[in-house]
Amino acid sequence: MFDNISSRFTDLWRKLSGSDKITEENVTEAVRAIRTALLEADVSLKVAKNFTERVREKALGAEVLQGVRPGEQFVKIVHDELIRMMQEEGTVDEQGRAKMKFRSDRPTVILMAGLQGAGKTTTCGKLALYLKQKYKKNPMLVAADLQRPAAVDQLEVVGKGIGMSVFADRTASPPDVCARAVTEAKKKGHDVVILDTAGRLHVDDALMKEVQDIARRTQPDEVFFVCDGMTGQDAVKSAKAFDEQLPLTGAILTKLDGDSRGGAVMTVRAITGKPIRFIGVSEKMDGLEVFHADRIAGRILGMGDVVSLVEKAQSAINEEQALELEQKLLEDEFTLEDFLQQIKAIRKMGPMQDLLKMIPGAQDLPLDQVNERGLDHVEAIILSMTPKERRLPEQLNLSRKRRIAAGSGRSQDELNRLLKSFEQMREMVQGLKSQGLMGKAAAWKLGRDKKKAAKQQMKAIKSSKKRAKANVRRAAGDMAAFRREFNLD
Ligand SMILES: Nc1nc2c(ncn2[C@@H]2O[C@H](COP(=O)(O)OP(=O)(O)O)[C@@H](O)[C@H]2O)c(=O)[nH]1
Ligand SMILES: [Mg+2]
Repeated sequence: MFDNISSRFTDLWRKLSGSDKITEENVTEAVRAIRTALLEADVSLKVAKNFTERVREKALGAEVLQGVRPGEQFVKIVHDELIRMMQEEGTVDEQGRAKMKFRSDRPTVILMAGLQGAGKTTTCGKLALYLKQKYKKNPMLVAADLQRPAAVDQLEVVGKGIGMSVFADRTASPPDVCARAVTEAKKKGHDVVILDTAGRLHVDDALMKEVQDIARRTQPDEVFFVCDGMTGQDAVKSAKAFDEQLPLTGAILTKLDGDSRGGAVMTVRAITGKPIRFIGVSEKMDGLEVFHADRIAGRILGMGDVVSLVEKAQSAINEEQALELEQKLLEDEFTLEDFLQQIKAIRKMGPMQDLLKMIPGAQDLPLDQVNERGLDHVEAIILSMTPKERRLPEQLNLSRKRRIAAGSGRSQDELNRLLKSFEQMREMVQGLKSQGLMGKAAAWKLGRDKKKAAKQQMKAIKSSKKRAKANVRRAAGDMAAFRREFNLD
């Protein structure tokens, strides 16, 4: 997703992180690069201009922060502006669900509109499934696309696949079908009705009149403009046309799993004033996600989807462990013992390669070398080490290595490779730290929710105090063992 624009941005951050001051000159240069990146992503000239103008003002007006590099400060400014452009307050509830305007006096009516091939029929099914799973609703799908005979069949196949009722009448007019469907749904105990309307290749009067009729007859509670996220300005132009004729309440961008340039995602709200509510990320029925502007901004900037990763990690590792790990990474106390814990936790989370791709900087790792069987071997090797060896792997001598290799049933060569890649991983973390990315990631995560941030900070302080004490104790112990081993007493 957004490969092109994010690699543009990554290049830019790399360049900027070389300079050590924000000057009018490097701001001008950076802003120009951002504008090129946006235009390449098929953002309209007007939106790109407005965006870069705001970034320039903010960058020049920004106070130079101690210990923060210009590149980092720029990332933050661009990230915040991207969110500001795409985010609408109040579209997501506390549980992360898309907020919907449900009603109780009659079935909630959701109208899907958009051009042909945008993904309306598919998204009707996905949305029905989403509402059933997240809100325990009992939706009914309505085949209101009577342009092509196959369209009704397609919706019936979709409905069958997810076990949803489909209302169809091939002989009536679409507005009649829809109006009748609402009455029928109420009778049959459906609390949501999703109307799959017809699209055309281009916006035309007949099409608009038909959906307007449907809207007038059914008084929909939500009107979603469904559009293909792979298209840029074209999608936005049609969004504008639909918005002028229909009471849109939001947009759904599909096919973001493809090679999307990002133009539509960035501009739909700027042009129509209507927020993106969902995104489509696969052809399958579970391929619908609630739109989170902060996550998309992260993906556009190519900083890795840190938030998603943290959330995934949280279901495998608890929050405290995650925080501790982050601290350890930052403080350089990361040992093979932690590495082992991580491997175990990560394996609960899903395929390694998918996870690694979400970590900023990990794009440069030889991902194809990571395989699950290799992890078994790594686990075996680490398990054959004593706790002290796991803590201080650089002190392993030949006889210890021989013992560990024999104990784990792996070769010494493999053990050496593990030690080397562990060292590389530590170096990579160092690299991220010096680029300020780890800190930034942590800061963004904390900034998401002030209350949570305060709580986490308290916890971090407490646990770092505790750790400092433990470190002193451990160092004293190590020292004593060292003296004993070498008869220094
Ligand atoms: N990869 C991918 N394909 C999608 C997505 N949404 C829809 N499609 C595909 O896009 C094509 C057109 O979708 P359809 O629902 O028939 O569009 P409609 O003409 O607007 O009803 C179909 O082949 C769908 O499988 C998505 O989010 N990701
Ligand atoms: Mg269709």
